[in-house]
Amino acid sequence: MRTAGESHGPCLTTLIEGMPAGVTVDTDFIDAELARRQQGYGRGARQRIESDHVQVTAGVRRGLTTGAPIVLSIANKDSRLDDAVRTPPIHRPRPGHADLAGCMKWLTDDCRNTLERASARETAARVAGCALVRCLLREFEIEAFGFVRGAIDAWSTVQVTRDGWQALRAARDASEVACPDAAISAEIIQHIHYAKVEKDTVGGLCEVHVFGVPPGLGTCVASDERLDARIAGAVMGIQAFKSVEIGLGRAVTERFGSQVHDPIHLDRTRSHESHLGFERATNNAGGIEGGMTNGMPVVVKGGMKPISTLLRGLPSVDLQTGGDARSDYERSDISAVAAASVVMENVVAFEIARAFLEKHGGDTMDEVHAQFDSWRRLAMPSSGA
Ligand code: EPS
Repeated sequence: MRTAGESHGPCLTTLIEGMPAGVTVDTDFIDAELARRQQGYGRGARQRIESDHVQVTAGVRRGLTTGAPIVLSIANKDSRLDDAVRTPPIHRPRPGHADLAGCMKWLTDDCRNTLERASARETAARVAGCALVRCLLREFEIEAFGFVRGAIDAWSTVQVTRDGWQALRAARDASEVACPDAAISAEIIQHIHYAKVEKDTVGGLCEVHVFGVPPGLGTCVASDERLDARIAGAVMGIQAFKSVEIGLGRAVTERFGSQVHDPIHLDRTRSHESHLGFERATNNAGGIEGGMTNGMPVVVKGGMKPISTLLRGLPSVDLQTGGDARSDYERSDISAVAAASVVMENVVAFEIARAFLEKHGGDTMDEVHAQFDSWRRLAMPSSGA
């Protein structure tokens, strides 16, 4: 998948290759994900201008993928890239943003081109593409759930389980910061409100659980094709993300092996489930061992830094004069962590879908279903009889 488009250009574009023919494309679902991405306490004025809506311009006929490359488009209502007055050059780079590094890379003292492409506006295109690919996952009852775990000093201890996550999804959707824990949600909102008063910004920790993932996706044979490596790359590829963890993550360093590794148990009465009956009482591995799914839910955490555009500015340099200056301010968000959790949910689901098609792919959905069913039969543990 590739995206193109500037934050204030005419539109954002997504190109998706490799989808089998016959996937039912649910544009209402894609638009609902786009709407979720626009929400959240602390979002900036841009979200009141835009009402993101996907247009499918290639690769889909009568609601079904054809097997050809798919092109999606989202119009930018705030399109003004060539208007030198409304979209002026930016000479005072924002610490934390791509501004300075981009000026060094493209040999200019105007940060405009860099910030237009580096902007998290691009994530609308990514969410649209990933949400389309999730239409395939839904046929195999693979579902992703992303939320905000916490920010600053407000941390939820909510447990996400196979049986309980749908109730948490409702609680998340009722929260203005996508946090299913009402008390913590209120605390995060307070932090964002404080940041608004102080002309400051807030990041946060997002978490994604993917349910119904069959074992054996990904590989241990090539380091860059390990599923955890790909998921980590996808999460770190989201604007403003500075950390990624699978399962227990960094906390594995604080425990002995016996307290980390998830004992295996076979429950033959549950062999019809996606994990084929291979149960684990714990899921510290986050559903991935040796770069492959093990049948447990895939669990990923991603840390987002506070938005780097501060209303009060930060110490910087004027690239035209070389003198000290406060960084430029362009309209921005106080916090976009709720939106980031939507982006993360979608990019993680996309990596699962990519690995799923590598293992079970075919030119048509009929072939994908047939291959998946035959793999299930072969993978089922023998009865030993
Ligand atoms: C965003 C749109 C942008 C920013 C934000 C994300 O709109 P504008 O720059 O026109 O206000 O609100 O981008 C950034 C935080 C950033 O640093 O670039 C969006 O649609 O998500």
